[in-house]
Parts: sequence; C-alpha cells; structure tokens
Amino acid sequence: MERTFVMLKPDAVQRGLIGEILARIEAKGFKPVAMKFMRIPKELAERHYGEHKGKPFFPGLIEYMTSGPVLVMVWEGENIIAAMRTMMGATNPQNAAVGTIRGDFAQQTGRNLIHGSDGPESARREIELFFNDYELQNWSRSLDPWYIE
Ligand code: D4T
Repeated sequence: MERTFVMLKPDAVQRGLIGEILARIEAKGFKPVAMKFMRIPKELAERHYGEHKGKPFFPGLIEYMTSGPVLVMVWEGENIIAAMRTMMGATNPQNAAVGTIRGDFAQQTGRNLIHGSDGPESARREIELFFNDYELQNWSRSLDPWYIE
C-alpha cells in the first residue's frame, strides 16, 4: 500500500483547521501511519524545500514554514500520493477547485495550508527526513476490508 508525507503548515495550525482537514483525510478511509506536532528547524525546512533554493519566494517560504508549529504526518492508502494532491487542490488556491482543501479554505500560494508529496521518490525522501522507523506504525484496522476490497 502506498504512503505519502503530509504536513499541516503553520497557517492551518494557527487558524484552527487541524480537525477540519484531518476529518477529510480520515473520512476518505486513508490510514494514519505517523503524526508529530513540531516546530521545524530552519535547516530542516531548507532541506525539505531544497529544490526551490535560489528562487525569489524561497526566503519567505522558509520564514513561513518555521514561523510556528506544524503537524507532520504519514498516511497510507490506495494511490494516496495522487489522491492527496487532488484533495489538497492546486498549489495556488486561486486555481484550486471548490471542494478541495485549498479551494475551500485558502486564498494565496504563500498561505496554502497543506503540503503533500508530489511523487513516490519525494514521499520516500520526505518521510525519511521527518520520521524514524520506530515512529511509523504498521498496523491493521478491522475496517480495512470495507475501504479496500
Ligand atoms: P508544497 O510543496 O508546499 O505542498 O507545495 P506544492 O508541492 O503544491 O508546490 P511547489 O512545490 O511548487 O511549491 C512549494 C511551496 O512554495 C510556495 N510557493 C511556490 C510560493 O510561495 N510561491 C511560488 O511562486 C511557488 C511556485 C508554496 C509552496
């Protein structure tokens, strides 16, 4: 089963949207594998967003991501990497469809509430960056067969 890395960014935490967003992910039937409430050290934020280093928005992005606590998570499910990206909506909330997290709750790219891995390679990299093996729970749920045949 596929796994993805998801982060509720500082604006989601400050705006009290943790419950609202987690409810959507849980209701979809995806299974939590790990969760941690933390303040990201600057160096970790810079590594996480390494591909954007040098771009004009990079300093602001790092400042935003380290400005307060975030909720980092790993979730598991059928084709979950793409499915989470669909549930999140476009990076720029102005292009995000109604019904998506960004489409319903956000206005600007610089305050887009949530991050989800964009492919299997980045999912692996990001999960390793934020979690140790013992923090990842391999568990079965009695309802699993009612989500996945
Ligand atoms: P993240 O990684 O935060 O889930 O966003 P996306 O995967 O949807 O989008 P991304 O990697 O292209 O952008 C990473 C991060 O940078 C911010 N950003 C991006 C910004 O502030 N201004 C910009 O012009 C872009 C392209 C928002 C998300």
